[in-house]
Amino acid sequence: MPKNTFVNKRLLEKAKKENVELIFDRFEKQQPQCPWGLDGGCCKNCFQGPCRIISNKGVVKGICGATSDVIVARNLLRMCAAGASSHVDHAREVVLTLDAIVHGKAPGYRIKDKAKLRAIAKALGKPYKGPIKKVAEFVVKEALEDFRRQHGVFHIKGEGEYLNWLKINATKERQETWKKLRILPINADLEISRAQHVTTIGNDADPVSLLLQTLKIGLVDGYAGLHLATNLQDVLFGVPTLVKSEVNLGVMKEDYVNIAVHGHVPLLSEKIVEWAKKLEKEAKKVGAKGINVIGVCCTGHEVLMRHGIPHATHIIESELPIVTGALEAMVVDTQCIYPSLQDVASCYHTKIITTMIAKIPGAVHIPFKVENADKAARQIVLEAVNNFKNRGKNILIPKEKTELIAGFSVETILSVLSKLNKKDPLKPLIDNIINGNILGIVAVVGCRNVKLRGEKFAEKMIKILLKNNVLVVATGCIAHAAAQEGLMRPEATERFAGKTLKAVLTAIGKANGLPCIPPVLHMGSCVDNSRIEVLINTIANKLKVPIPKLPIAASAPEWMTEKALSIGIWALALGIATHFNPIPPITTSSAEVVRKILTQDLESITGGKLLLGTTPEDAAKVILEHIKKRRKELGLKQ
Ligand code: BF8
Ligand code: SF4
Repeated sequence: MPKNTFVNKRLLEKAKKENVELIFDRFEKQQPQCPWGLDGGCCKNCFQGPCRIISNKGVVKGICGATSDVIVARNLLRMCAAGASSHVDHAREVVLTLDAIVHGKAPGYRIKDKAKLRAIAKALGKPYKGPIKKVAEFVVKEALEDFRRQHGVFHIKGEGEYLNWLKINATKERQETWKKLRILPINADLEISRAQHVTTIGNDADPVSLLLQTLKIGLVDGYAGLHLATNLQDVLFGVPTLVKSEVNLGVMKEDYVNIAVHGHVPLLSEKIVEWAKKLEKEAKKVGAKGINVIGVCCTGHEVLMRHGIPHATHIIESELPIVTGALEAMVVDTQCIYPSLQDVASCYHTKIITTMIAKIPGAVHIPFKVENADKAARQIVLEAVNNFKNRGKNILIPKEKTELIAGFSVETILSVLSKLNKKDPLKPLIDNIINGNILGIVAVVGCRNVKLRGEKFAEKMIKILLKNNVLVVATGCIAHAAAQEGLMRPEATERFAGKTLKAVLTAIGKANGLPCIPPVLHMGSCVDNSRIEVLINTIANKLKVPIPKLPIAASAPEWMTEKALSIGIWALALGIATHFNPIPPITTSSAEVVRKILTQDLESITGGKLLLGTTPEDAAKVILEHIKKRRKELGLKQ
């Protein structure tokens, strides 16, 4: 098994010498991991249990009679509901911020992209030309409906509604498919709450019904979570455009006050970036050359995409900026924040500053509300500045860093393409897909998982796809991994792209004053997976081919969070063949119904299917086979 090939060896040695326990150490202490947890054959939904499935001894039901398929399907639904709840709560924060702006209660924020807000209002059915606050008020009202509508489309025949953000974002064809399947969500909170209800003891015991509800939760995540968050974040902070920046721990600066922003909600990280600039002078007063903000995880991607803030690490390495000894503060908001950060920080001078729901004993908590955003952000940055003097002597900032180009929102992709065809920007992309210069498009998304022991699964898989002329788009921690590997530099096209893909990316690059476009496009944070759907919908509408028939696929090659699972389920509902590694917890041997539906039958239901491949080579193989199959069905050149 490879050992953390992407992790800086010198920092690992430093941590060891300084007796600092890291994720890699804790992972080994957990071995062997519980087989029932791994294969999904465990239920603890009531306290008659926990119940385990032990098929080889004929134990294929829990005490209440729940079969292995029911147990596995219920677990899957609960995981997805938890994942969707994270994105939905994130989106809610952004909606409430827009609401606070309307009511004059968020002085630190403004509506930056008025045109985007008007476009959303228009899509929702009100093409307001009037004052922007009126437009915002309407958009907020419609967004909040997605949290409180009670009567769904199937409640009373012909009455009722479903998620507004689904209506304005999903293609008509998909909406019809989901309507037939009766999985259109009524409101996000209701569906998440119902998922909890139906999975309690003595409720839904039909694996097919449970899987359909899992797909519905995928839609909740996709629309009331991802799309809603991205849409309104763009309104508040602007649509990303091309930026050059750097990734990896070498982006830390020894003579500067280093502040890491970690988590997911740009409401906070945007303010930290702003106040870091405003308080430069304070940093100089304490002997630093200035303030260096660096990104960790998704909120890092948000400020990378919009401001070019360098991105230090993905989740697996999130403890390491502290180990350098040169991090004054790590400011965290919500999701994917290891509780261990405070344990590691207690060995150094770093302050972990919690601000929202992720609270950690021992950390400094500075409550962050949009009403007091400026005051809190100022206090947080000053806390870091004042901590500069407490640095120890033993500092090690790795030299490794890699350049990247980021900022590939769909708007930016279209603007880049418009340099080749102003009237019809999508045409060059479509033509090259049709003629086979671009074999297909694959979204490689999601987390890194310590279970892979640093195998660089994603990087290896992506390189095989590129060689086969597949264009790759990426988000989240995997986007960082790809960037760290140099796959988001124009040079990577020369080195890794197949001949025809290289020619296309060079032509687009040249038209834009670049040697070429990188072969892996950074599309943002995990909520920005919404941008990937917009891109796919644009292609599907242009080609007049429904999503399931397109030569595309998705992969979460190192997933680990419930959020990643629910996003993947959304992709399956969209009709996209989606690869997951590690294999989700559906492998308990007697859960055949669930496995068969997800890996086979789903193709005739939504058009999507779960692809499995536990080596980078196998993963690339199943993905390529799928894309070639779709090309053949469409009569496109192989
Ligand atoms: O939402 S990729 S480890 S940081 S869950 Fe978390 Fe996974 Fe990273 Fe962002 Ni997404
Ligand atoms: Fe066991 Fe059924 Fe209770 Fe689950 S709900 S723990 S299977 S008795």
